[in-house]
Amino acid sequence: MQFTVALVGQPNVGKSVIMNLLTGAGAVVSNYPGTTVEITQGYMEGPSGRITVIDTPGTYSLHSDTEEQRVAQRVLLEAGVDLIVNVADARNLSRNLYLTLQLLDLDIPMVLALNQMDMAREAGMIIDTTALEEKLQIPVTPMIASKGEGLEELEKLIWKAAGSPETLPARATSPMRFSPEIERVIGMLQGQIEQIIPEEEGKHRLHPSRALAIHLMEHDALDEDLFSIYPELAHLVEDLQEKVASKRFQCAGCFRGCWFCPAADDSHPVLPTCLERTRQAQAITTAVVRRCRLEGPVSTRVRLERLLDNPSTGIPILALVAYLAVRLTLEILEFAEEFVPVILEPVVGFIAGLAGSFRQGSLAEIIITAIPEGVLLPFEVVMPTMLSIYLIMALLEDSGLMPRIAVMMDRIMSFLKIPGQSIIPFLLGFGCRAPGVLATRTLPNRESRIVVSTLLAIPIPCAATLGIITGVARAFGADLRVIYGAIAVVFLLLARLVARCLQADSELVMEIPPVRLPSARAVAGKAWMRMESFFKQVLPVLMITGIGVRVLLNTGILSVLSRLDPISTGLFGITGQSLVSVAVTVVQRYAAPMVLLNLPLGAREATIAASMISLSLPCIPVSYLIAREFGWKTLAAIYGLALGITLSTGFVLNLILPAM
Ligand SMILES: Nc1nc2c(ncn2[C@@H]2O[C@H](COP(=O)(O)OP(=O)(O)OP(=O)(O)O)[C@@H](O)[C@H]2O)c(=O)[nH]1
Ligand SMILES: [Mg+2]
Repeated sequence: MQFTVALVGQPNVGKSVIMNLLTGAGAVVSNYPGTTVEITQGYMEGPSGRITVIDTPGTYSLHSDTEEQRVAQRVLLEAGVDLIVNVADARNLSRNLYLTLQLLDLDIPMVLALNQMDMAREAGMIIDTTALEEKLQIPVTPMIASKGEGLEELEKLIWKAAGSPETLPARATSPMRFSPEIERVIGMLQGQIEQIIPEEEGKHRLHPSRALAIHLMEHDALDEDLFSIYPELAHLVEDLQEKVASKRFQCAGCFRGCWFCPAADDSHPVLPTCLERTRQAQAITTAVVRRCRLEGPVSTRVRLERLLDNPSTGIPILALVAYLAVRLTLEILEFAEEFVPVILEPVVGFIAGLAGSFRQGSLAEIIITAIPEGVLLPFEVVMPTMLSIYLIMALLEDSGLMPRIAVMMDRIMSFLKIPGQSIIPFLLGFGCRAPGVLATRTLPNRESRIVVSTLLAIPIPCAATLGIITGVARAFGADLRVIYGAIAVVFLLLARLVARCLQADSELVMEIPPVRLPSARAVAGKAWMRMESFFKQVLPVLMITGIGVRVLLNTGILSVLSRLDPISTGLFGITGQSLVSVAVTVVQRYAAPMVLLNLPLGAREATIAASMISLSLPCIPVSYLIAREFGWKTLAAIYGLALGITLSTGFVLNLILPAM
């Protein structure tokens, strides 16, 4: 059976929770808008076959044009969707219905999953879902996805639609009708569209002429995609614009505000169709929602939200959260340092014992003596650091604190001329910088995306890097304050510089989600899921680098690099061999300090080299994403900047750092 279901809805409504319930796909769920930035695909298996389910990024409307929202919109245009499951947040019904009404215009059968019914109830809303079904003329299932309630009903609806698609009404029956004036214009455009695109040629979902007409009037984000499918539409628009401009076509009263009109504001048009849609969404909400007076004391959630959202209490609370986060990391590190060697003792002892059975100086002996260090360090320092960062991130993501931190940081961010929303990509970057770069898709424009991605690529250290830098500091007594100080200074300078060059927008537009008590299972599950990267990527890379470098050293190959010593020591105060570790960052930044760990270093040299590594070239995965999202030229510019920064950092530190 070939049947595709797309979960479409506004941000943070619970699409990914429903995706996971339906398919077990493991889509990331977090309590902030913009969690999903790419499409996740999964499958529902049943006796009558297999259904493909697509989870999409949240989109407020079909006009929204941040990159991640375009991703969602393109699914409807290109992916051959057979059924839309429109997930709506019952608590914000009116705003959610705006998108619902737009989706109803597409020629795709649809059901409405009215989610977060518990939150709506808590806010004193009673929703008459039968009345809503009648108004929208589509099936409506009330749900509390986080508890799995309503899932069975939704599954039944999906299987029924897959079995007999004709049972679901398609767009042609959309209840949305505009005022007579607008309908007249739509009718006129519809006539022209039908002439240039005959019905039988319809090859995609937006084909029905009415939907196309409305799209053309609203000039939304899908236009370019539409024009590439139907070049004739672009000519139609040009023709109309020309007629309006030369006054051959009367614009006042009907077209005013639509984008054919020279008076229209292209960037954020308030169009009559949009206004009417908003009003209709409000009218439907008023008709189906009854508000009852809440009895009893104010809930703990509401009290907590009030405290957090008031700056005089919110800032100290968030500062306390930050303090607790640092403490948690230190506690976990201390705990690991005490217990990991004890647990790994038998393994390490066994490997060390093996070395004795080989001839001294043989390759096997060299490799085996390198293994214990390669095993211990990742487990002792890198793993606990990564685990604590992932736990903290999961707690911030699921509780609703992350966007509140973004708001708190907005002042500082706007001083740096970067948007407050970028806090979320930055925080994600402390976990791994690759998802951080992807999360920039939620930013308002390409310029700010590039600024934030540059900062992610160069000064932001990922969890694994933080872990191994801590390891270097402990091994050689390097000064962590200097290393983090250098990172902070470069972050501030670079932010000012890039933001100024690109004139990025600094306005913060972000929806603040409700505070939720994170479930221990979800937090542990998410942290564990991310920890997989430690075992699958970090551990092997660290072990291979560690062992590889030791082998290169013991065989004397690396000593060739000591020819670089006069230059590297003169300029940066480090040996040629340490300088090589900086170049290794391009493979994986966290692999680079592993090179250092195998060299005989003093505290000063280790501090300088670790600082240079922390501010060096982005690793291959991050580079790939930057090239994919912004092109090779941007990547080349970032490489150039990174190279300049890492070398100047070494140079300046060598000048100012006293002997240690
Ligand atoms: N109280 C309550 N919380 C819910 C419900 N459904 C989802 N959530 C929570 O809502 C938050 C958002 O869920 P997601 O599934 O990530 O939302 P999304 O629609 O995929 O969000 P984006 O990917 O950002 O568009 C999470 O914290 C969920 O635990 C519900 O029915 N009731
Ligand atoms: Mg999601």
